[in-house]
Amino acid sequence: MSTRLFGEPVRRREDPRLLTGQGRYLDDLGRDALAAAFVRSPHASARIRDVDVAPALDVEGLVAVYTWEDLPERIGRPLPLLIPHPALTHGRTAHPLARDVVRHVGEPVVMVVASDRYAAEDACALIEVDYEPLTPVVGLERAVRGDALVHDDVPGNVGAHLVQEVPGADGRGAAEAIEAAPHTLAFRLHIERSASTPLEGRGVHARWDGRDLRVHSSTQTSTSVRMAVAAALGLPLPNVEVIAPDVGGGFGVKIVHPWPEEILVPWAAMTLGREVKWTEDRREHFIASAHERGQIQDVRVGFDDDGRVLGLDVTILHDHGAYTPYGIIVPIVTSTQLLGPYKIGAYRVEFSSVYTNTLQVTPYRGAGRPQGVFCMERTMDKIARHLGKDRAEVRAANLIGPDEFPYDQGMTFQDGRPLVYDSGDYPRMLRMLKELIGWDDHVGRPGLGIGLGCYVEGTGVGPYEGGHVQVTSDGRVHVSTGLTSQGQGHETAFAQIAASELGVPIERVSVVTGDTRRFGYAVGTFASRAAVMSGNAIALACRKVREKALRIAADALEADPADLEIVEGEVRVVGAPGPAVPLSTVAVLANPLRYAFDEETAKATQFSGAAPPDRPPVAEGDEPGLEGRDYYSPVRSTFAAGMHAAVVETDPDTAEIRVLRYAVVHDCGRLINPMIVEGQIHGGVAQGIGGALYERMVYDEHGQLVNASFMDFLMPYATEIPRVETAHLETPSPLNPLGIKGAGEAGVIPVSAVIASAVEDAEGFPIDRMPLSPSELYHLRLRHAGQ
Ligand code: MCN
Repeated sequence: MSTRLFGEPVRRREDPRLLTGQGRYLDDLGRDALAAAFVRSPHASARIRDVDVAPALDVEGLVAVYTWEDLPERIGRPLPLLIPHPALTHGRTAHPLARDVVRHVGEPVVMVVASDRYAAEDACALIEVDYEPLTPVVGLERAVRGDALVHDDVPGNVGAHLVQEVPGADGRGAAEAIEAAPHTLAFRLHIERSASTPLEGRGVHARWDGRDLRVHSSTQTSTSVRMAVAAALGLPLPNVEVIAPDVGGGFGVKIVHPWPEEILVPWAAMTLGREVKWTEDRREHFIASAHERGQIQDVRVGFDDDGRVLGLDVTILHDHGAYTPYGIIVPIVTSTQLLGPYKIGAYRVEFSSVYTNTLQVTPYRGAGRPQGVFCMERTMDKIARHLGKDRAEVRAANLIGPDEFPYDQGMTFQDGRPLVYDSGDYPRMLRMLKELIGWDDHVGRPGLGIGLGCYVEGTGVGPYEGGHVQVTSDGRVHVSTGLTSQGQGHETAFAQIAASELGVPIERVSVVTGDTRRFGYAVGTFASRAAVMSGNAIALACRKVREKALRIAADALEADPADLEIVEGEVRVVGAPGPAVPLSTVAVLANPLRYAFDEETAKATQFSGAAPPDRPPVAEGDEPGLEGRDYYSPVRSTFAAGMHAAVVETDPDTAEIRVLRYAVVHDCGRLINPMIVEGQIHGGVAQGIGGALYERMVYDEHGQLVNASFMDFLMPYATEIPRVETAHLETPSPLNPLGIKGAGEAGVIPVSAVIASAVEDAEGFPIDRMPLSPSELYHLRLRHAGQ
C-alpha cells in the first residue's frame, strides 16, 4: 500500500466508531456522578431582590445549593473578557451566577447539586427568586434609542464603536469617491440572529481526588479551559487536566472559555469531594449559550459604467446581546473581510456594537463573514441590475488578478496583523463556477432563478499550535496535538500527514487531540485553523523524527543519512531494495533502555527485556526516544476562497423556495483529504441553507425567545439540501510548509448571499434580508405588486 497519503480521499477512520454508537461523549461519562442543574432567569431584565432556597432543602437527594453569595471571591468574579479591543470601550461579562441583576432570559442564578438530575431539577423548581422586572431592551432599533439600558454604566447601550477607512489609490476617501462616481446606490440589509446548534450541547464533568482535578468538557479549547479552571480554583496547572472527549459538534459556540458551568462544576466537585456533572439540555442551549449573525448594514456604493466599485461605505449595527465574553470579534471580521476577492477603490466601514437584553453573541461558523459577504454580494447584484449587466460579468470586472498576490487590502486582520491575501486565482475560479453550474446556458423563466456569491476567508490564524510525534518499539506512530476535534476528521487528516511525512502505512498511526495530558499547549479549534496550524506543526515534528531516524539507521546501515529514505515504515538506501531497518528497530536503538516489543525486533537489535544501557543515547545531546515535538507559528493568516452558485425555484402559490442545484468551487490550498474537505463544505452549505431559509432566533418584546426548541426553530432536513456539486482549485499557500489553507467554515459563508441572488433572479424584486420564509416572500410579492 502507498504511504503517500497526503491529498488522497482516505475514508474517515473515526466514522465506524462514531456511526455505530461507540463514541464517548460527555454524557457517557460519570454515570455515578452527582448532577448539577441551574435555576435560570425567566426575565430578560430584572433586579434580584431575594433568593429563597429553603423550600428546596427537603428534596430527597439534594446535596448542595449555591447562589452568588456562596461563591468564594475568585469564583464569583465576572468571567474573563477573552479578546479585548481598544474600540470595545464598554466590555461587559457575566458573573458565573447572577449577582444582583439578570440581563437575559436563561442567565444562571442558582446552582443545585443533587444525587441525580431529577432531584436537581425538582429542587430548582422549588427555589423562589424574587425579581423586580426592569424594562427589557430587545431589538437593535430599541437598543440605539438608549431610553432603557442593559448595563446602567453603558450610555446608549453602545459597547463599541469603530471606524476604519482605506483610501483609494488616488488618496480619496470613500465619501469623496462615491460622490464623484458616475453611478451611486444606497440600501439597507438585515440579517437575523441564528446559532450554532450542535447536536450535542455543552457539558462538564469534574473529579477531584484531593490533589488533582480532572475535568472533561465538551469544548473546542481544552487547554484554555484548563488555564481558566486552574486560575479560578487557585490550582497549579500541572494539577489540572482537561479532556475534550468525543464532541458532537461545536460550530463556534464551544470556543467560549470558561463557560460559567466550566468553573462552577469543578468548584463544586472540589468543595464536595464528589464527582459532579452537568449536561446542557436543548432549551438551555437555546437560551443560555450564545447566538450570532444579527446585524443591520447600511450600504452606499459608487461605481463606473463597467460596474467597477470606486467607493464603498458600510455602516453596521451589531447586536451583541447582554455580554461580550468574546469581545467584538464578529463585527470586526465582518468589516475587515467584507471586501472579498475584489479590488475596491476606497472603503470606509463603521460599526456600533450594542447591548440588548438577549443572549450574548459569540462566533458561529463563518463568524461575521456571512454578513459581510451578504453585503458585498448584494452590492454586486444591485450594480449589475442598475447597469443591466450580467452579474458574473460585474464580479469579473472587480476581481483581484492572479498576478496581484500578495494583495494588501489595507485592513488589519482580527489578530492585529496586516490583511494580505497570499495566493489565489479568482478569475479562473469564476470561470470554473460558471461552467459547473452552466451559468451562460441558464434559461430564466418566472419562478426559476440562478444566483452566485464569492468570498475569501482568512484561515489558520496564529499565534501557534504544536504537535508531538513518537515512534514506539512496535513501529507504531503516536501523534498528539493540543487542539480539539468536534467532527472535522482530524484523526484521519493528521494521520495522513504523519504517514506521508514518515513513510509509514496509515494503519500504524494513531492521533490524539484535545487531551491536556498528552499535549498541554494549544490555542483551539476555531477559525478554520486546525489543518494549517496543527497540520504544519505535526509535519514539522515528523520531520524532526525522520531526521533522527535516518541518523540512527545510517549507523546500522553504514550509510550516509542523506542517502536514506523511509518506505513502508523501513529505512533503506534510496532506490535500493537491499537491507532495511524497520522504524521499530530504530525506536529500540533510540532508547538507552532497550526494550524490544517482539521477538523479531529483539533479534534485529540484539536486545530483549529491559536491558541496562550499554551506551549513551545515540548522539551527544540527543534525548532518548524516537520522538519529536515542534510548533508552527504563521507570519499571518492564509486566505482561502470560494465561489458558490445556486438554482432555486419559488412556488407561485405557496411562495416556498426550493434549492434545486448548488455548486461550489473552493480553494483551500493543498488538500490533505479532498473527501473530508467536501464533507466540510457540504455540511457548511446545509448550515447556510438553514440560515438563508429557515433558522432564526425569534424574541418577543419581553425578551423571551419564543422558538427555543427544535419544534419551533427550523433546521433543514436532508430533504431540503440538494446534492452539492463541488470542484477544487488548489493554489498552495506560500506561507506554510504544507501549502494548506483552511476549509472548515467555508461552506456556510456565502450561502445567504447566493440564495438571495437566486430568489431575486426568480422574483424580479430586491431581496435585502435573510432568512427568507415563504410568508415573507409572499408579503414581499404583495408589496412589490403594490398591494
Ligand atoms: N482539510 C483538508 N485540507 C485542507 C484544509 C482542511 O483536508 N487544505 C481538512 C482538515 O484536515 C480537517 C477539516 O478539513 O479535517 C477542517 O479543517 P480546518 O479548515 O482546519 O478547520 P478546523 O479543523 O479548524 O475546524 C474548525 C472549523 C470551524 S471554525 C467550525 S465552526 C466547524 C468546522 O470546522 N465546526 C464543525 N467544521 C465542523 N465540522 C463538524 N463536524 N463539527 C463542527 O463543530
